[in-house]
Amino acid sequence: MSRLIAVSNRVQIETEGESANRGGLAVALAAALRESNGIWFGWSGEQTEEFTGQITFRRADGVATATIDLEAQDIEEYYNGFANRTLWPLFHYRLDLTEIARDFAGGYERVNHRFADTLAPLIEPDDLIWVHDYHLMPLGAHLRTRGFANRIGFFLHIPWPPASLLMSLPNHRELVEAMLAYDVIGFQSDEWRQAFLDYVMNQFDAEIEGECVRLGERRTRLLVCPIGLDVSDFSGAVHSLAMKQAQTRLMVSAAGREMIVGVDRLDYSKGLQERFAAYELLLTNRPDLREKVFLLQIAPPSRGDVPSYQQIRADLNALSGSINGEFASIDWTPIRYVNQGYSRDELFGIYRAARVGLVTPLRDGMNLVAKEYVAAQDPADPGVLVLSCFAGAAAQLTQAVIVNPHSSEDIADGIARALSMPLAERQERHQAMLECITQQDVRWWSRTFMEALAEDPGPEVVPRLVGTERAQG
Ligand code: ADQ
Repeated sequence: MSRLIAVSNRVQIETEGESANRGGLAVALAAALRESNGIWFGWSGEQTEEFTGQITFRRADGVATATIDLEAQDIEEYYNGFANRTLWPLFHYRLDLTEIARDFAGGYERVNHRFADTLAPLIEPDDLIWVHDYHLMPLGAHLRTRGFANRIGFFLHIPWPPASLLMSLPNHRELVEAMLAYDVIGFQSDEWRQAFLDYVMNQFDAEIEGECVRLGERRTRLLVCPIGLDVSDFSGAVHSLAMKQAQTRLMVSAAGREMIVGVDRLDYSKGLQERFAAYELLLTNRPDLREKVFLLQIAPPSRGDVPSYQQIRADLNALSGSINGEFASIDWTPIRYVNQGYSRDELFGIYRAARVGLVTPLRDGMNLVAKEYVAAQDPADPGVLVLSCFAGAAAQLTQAVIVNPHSSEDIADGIARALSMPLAERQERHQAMLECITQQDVRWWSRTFMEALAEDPGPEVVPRLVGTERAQG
């Protein structure tokens, strides 16, 4: 079996005692690598005075890691800049928050070359290379120009935007042409795959061959491969003390009230302002629910160096304060708004104590919280998932109460419906969703992608050199 080299922007292994405040990618990838005895290569998250390309090798949580440090200008231009201020908002349909700057684009190219240069000596001829996410879209092409003919795949964890939005990027054609150096590109849902294909067919003289798109001599397979949970992680948590304690603590503090829970990174794509407004509408229109329910919103801050993230934090502080000011009584707080991370087991207990799981992103590649909420429920008395129609997860979790996250009325109706849903209907919906997430878990995800990546491409396909080699300064 070939060795896997996984590459992502950050390498984040859970170390003991650390609160598990990591993104969905980190959680899923660690599980996949443990299975394949591979190496995880990426940025350590540390800053260095001057980039040296020195690699630190470690083994943590059963996974071998190889990390590099980046210098301040790299972090500013590549990570805070092009990744988080240009691509992230644009790919989440937020053209209003998208910042176009040449420094950002230059930093992105520079760091992608630095990744390619540092990774190159680690690659052996039979290795499968799996690159992750929007930070590293051109990396495959940079490895090809350095002569690597390995099978190289890419998985996009976030949505792919419609062509009309993508074209506001000055270098959109170069970026997408570089992506066609990959042998396989994986998407979370068919909607994002189709949007990518539309762009390619529109902009290039490309042909469709089955699941592949061919440009000249390069053939790239476009695969729909939704990411899943490490379900065994969750079934183990059912028996943990931390889970039971978190669940009991919440049940006691709820004092018989029904809990609605939201768990999200503090990010404008997650629709948190709209969610708070919908909850306010529910309390306004349904006085009978006051004092009977409360919303627990857990939202650890992320990307605090980016101004739009500072803004959303201020907005949510104000909104939760004003809703509590308007509706609270001496012994009832309508919104408990918490800005901290929790361990997986605690999170499991929190999900399990909640009658309603509220997951209403405006756009989301997948959204693992939706799946985690389902996995954590007691099948005998499950809570109800209220899910945005614009999360990738909605294509799989069709038995959720699906809502339009832009409409306060729709979300409020969805919560009310979930709160009054009879037990038999809750059980039926939960069982169907649990089956789906158990079958298509994180192992299914990595196996499906890796099988596609390992497939013999056929004799007619030879690697094409894309882009030009660049001097490193
Ligand atoms: P994210 O945008 O980070 O991931 P998501 O899929 O919801 O979004 O994953 C968040 C993860 O962080 C979940 O596993 C959740 O449990 C964890 N988390 C959130 N708040 C936490 C807290 N307070 N304490 C501890 N853990 C917390 C990106 C894409 C998604 C895609 C994933 C994986 O934006 O659409 O699902 O990658 O592909």
